[in-house]
Amino acid sequence: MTANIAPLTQCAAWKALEAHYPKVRELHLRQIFADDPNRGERMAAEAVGIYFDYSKHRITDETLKLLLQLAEESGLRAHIDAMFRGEKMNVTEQRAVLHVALRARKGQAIVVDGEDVVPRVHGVLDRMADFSNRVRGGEWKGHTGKPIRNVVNIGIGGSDLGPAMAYEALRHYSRRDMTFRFVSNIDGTDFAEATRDLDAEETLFIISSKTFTTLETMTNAHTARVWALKTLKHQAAIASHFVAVSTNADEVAKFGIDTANMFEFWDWVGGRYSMDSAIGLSTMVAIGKESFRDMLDGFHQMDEHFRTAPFERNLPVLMGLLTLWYNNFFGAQTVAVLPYEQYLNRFPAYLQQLTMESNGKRVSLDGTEVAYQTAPIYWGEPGTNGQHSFYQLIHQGTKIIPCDFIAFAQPLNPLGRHHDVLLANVFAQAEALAFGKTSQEVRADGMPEWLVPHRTFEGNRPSNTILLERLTPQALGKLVALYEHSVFTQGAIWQIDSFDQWGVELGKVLAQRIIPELEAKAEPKLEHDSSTNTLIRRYRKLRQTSP
Ligand code: G6Q
Repeated sequence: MTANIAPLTQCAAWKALEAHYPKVRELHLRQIFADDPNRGERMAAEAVGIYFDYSKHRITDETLKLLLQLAEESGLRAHIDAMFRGEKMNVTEQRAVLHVALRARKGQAIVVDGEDVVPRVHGVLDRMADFSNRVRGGEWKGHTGKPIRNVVNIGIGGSDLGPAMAYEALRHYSRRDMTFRFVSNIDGTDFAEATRDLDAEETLFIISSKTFTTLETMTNAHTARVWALKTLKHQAAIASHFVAVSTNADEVAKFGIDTANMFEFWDWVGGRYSMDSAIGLSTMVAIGKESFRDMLDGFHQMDEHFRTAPFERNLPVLMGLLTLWYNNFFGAQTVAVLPYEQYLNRFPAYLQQLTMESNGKRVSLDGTEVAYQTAPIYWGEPGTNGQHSFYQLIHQGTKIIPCDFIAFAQPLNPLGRHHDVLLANVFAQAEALAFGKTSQEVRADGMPEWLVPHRTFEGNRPSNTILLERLTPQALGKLVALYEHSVFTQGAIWQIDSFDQWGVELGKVLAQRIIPELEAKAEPKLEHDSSTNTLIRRYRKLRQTSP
């Protein structure tokens, strides 16, 4: 893909941005806004129901022009087209990257290795819909004839974060007479707490694992089987209390789940891009097939926008470029994601995987070490909670932290003044970060001189404000796809593989050597470094003294 593209730092636009940066660094948003009274309207883009205000960024028209030029010179357009065509963009695993096919409409054709995958996608969606209807309607019965009231998704990483986030985000639309839990951690506490008040006769486990070999998931799945059989007694009960979501039918069958109760997805769906594949089965059971389809439609609308809109009006492209601007020129290390929406409380955690697992890479596609920073660290909490903790650092600390403020105009739980106050806070925070409070203003408030520096806010702290009408399944789809494609934009420009995850693979094998050393009856011969050896010995000793 990048064969004809010069190394990033050799691009004319990159060099121009390097020359341009020192001038912009000296500008203050106060002045920039004063010089252009229409900036707030001008530097905003709207698409598929998302209003994206990027005016409070430390950029000029020239900056934007150069960033857009960088996108062009980096071959972003060709990258986008290649992804949608089903090319093997995941170079190190030789896989297509086709989460966009998961939300393609019926009749659209996307071909991978000579096969149109869209009919298969819809085939699985139909099976999921049928299954969800039966569970929700009480037709799918547990082994003792009781309807299912509890659904526990067991998975980790991409097989957990999406469903867990989506369930929280769309809880308003979910079946309130059912309980949904998500078990991911191998720490037994996760399983124990998730199941302690559940009746096995009414509980369905969805074992979600692309490979069906992941240690955490398989350990939790085996524990779930033991837990269920303790009450249900008969092996035959597995068929009505366990279903699987996987690409690996052999392992599913080995575990004892009938492959008729397996929902398939494909190797061209990356784990962190899989929430709208069969991995979303728990989401569909929670919100129903229509709402799930609405969510997919939201994703699709953003996909089409990303694929077709000119870059200067393309939301994911703009968002990706602005992130890159701070990351690569201002030296910003992090991005704060601040949803002013309680239902999005898991959204920052979800985005951490999406952004950091995708773009946390240090070599470019050709294997050479990159000469620039790649993915920033994403973090955040829902507003207004964050305001009473870490916002202090964003306002007055020594670091530059671009923020994504996310807000919805209509509340899902209208309660008195709550929503106006919530929205007043999000607008006020973005305003305060951008414009600060000068020492003159502080003095004018009558502050004593010694307090003036402490009460002064430098401002000039950049943010996006992302405003939507209402948090619906469709809106969630649009929002997630916005970030997915922003990540894609950045990865394409950084010339990295945004779709592999060798660091995760490493984690999957590392513990394997130590497990037998912890479990051995006799003192094992340890051949790690002296620190690891000592920790293992100490753990073995301490464990014996536990009550
Ligand atoms: C995602 C990663 C990773 C993966 C988990 C679970 O992109 O590959 O987070 O989703 O390691 O893997 P399985 O679904 O195979 O259990």
